[in-house]
Amino acid sequence: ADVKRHVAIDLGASSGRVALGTVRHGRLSVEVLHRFQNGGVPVQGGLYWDVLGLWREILHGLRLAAQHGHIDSVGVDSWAVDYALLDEHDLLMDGVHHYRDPRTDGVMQHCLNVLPRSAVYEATGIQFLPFNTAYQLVAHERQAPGILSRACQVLMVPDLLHFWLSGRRVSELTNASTTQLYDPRQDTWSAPVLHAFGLPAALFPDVVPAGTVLGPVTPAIAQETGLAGTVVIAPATHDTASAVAAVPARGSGWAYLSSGTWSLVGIETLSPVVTPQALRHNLTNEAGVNGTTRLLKNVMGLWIVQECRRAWGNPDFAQLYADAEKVPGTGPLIDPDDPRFLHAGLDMPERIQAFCAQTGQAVPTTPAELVRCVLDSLALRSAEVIRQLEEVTGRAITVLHVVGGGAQLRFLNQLLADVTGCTVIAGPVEATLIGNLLVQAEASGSIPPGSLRDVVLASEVLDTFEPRSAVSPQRLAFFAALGSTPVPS
Ligand code: LFR
Repeated sequence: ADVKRHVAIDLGASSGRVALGTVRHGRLSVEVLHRFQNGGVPVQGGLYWDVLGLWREILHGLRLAAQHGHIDSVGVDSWAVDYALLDEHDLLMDGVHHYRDPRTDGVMQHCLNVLPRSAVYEATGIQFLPFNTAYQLVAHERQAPGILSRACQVLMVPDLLHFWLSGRRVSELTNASTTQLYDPRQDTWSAPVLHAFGLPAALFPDVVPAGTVLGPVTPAIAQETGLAGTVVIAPATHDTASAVAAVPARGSGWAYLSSGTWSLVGIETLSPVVTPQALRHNLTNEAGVNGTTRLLKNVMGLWIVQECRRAWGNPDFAQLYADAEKVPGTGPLIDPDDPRFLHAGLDMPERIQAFCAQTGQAVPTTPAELVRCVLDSLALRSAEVIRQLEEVTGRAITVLHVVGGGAQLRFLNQLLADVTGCTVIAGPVEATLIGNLLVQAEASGSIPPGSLRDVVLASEVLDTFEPRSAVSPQRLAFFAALGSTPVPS
């Protein structure tokens, strides 16, 4: 009778889910109640999220949850960096722009002419990505001059949804850290960075840690969904932070790859690593749960395959990957982090082909060859990032935990073991949901403090992949040079 029920709402760039979690005898069981699609909506040259459509799906999922009996708590996580602007009446002032909206083109460089890279890094410890909230807000003001002075609040996507659920406006730390406007060492929004970029400090809500109880769902939500007496608890609202919280690791010497639309490759540290070497490798220090730091790097990820698939009329993913596995692993490679692969577009296959042609390689033509090229390149870049993490921290990494949807790709797991020389441990696939649920469980006293990883280990079946065939030094060197070769665009 005293078993608690928690509901996680997990929004990824390509899909969302609402799931019910219960902990019994130190084990978590997860039931996904509702799954739905997500993606960018192109409007007038910009790119938006269908945030109201997502909200409708969330309400539907909550209604399903309410049918399972009393729900103790609910919390939302999503991708990072994107936000809504609210006016003085708490109304949305614009749609929620997608981080791939080309409005940010050139803006980061402009900002870094005002405050140098080293100063921004010193203050925030965050990697330079053109779509960080900092540059999006500057782009927003350029596009709609005066909008930031009319706005009263910036809310990150999960914070917006928590506001709609509970009526409380806060900024949860793990996601706040991704804005590149937060100073993790001073524990506050960075006044110097806000000032230099012309962003009003008053827009930014108080920051609260993951696991903060925000309060009961509003009467309107209770009525709309049938939830009664449910509290809203902010989990690690950045999806990657939830995923990392659920990495089933023990001991030391491990890294993680949160594999989905992005490949997030990193380790956990006790404090931010803000050094010249970390800056040189453009490593990020995002906030994790319970005071930890996620030292990691964004690698472009399966986005490139997703966008190719869209261009090919959405053929079956499993078939695409099965065909790619049969292509020899000696073919062309790309620098997956080349900016040309960032934006949405049905010409993704042509962009890959152009990259290969311009770097003097064979041009992949079939979907299988193109997917193989992307997977080989992602694995090689992940291995490079692991070497950088070792260099920056002096740690030796021998185990790589692959979590998230990409952990289902057994072939990619084997490739990762081969190129990194690490033992790859795959799973859980639903790490983000699990991390979201367990932070709520911890905050509600359903599990002992600090026991998240023990619960995951007790609850999940994992797969192991050992390195088999090493990649030739020539291929490694060729790949390493691709990233630094200026490629005509
Ligand atoms: C993964 C993720 C990454 C973030 C990117 C953009 O879903 O949250 O961590 O860099 O999306 O928000």
